[in-house]
Amino acid sequence: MVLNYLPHTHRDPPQPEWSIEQLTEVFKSFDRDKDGQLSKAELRAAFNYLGSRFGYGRGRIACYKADNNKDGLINLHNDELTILVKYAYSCGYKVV
Ligand SMILES: [Ca+2]
Ligand SMILES: [Ca+2]
Repeated sequence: MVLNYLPHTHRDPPQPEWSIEQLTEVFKSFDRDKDGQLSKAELRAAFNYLGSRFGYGRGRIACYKADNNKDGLINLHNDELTILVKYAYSCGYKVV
């Protein structure tokens, strides 16, 4: 037997957020000089693109959290990118 009701969240879907996969692609695309790493400026541009009003601060915090080897750059080929994406995801940016 099928119950004929929808949970009310079903009728009122939340605004879509960037998925982990989308965020990964966004950050990779902001490696403007293609050196395989995100500088603070590249990071800041990426956060601005995601809709952050605090791109500068977000970039700094993300770099602080994700920059495991403390070289001031986020490596796109190891855990640093994973941590960065998780941080951005936790900010809950909406796709506009
Ligand atoms: Ca770069
Ligand atoms: Ca690093």
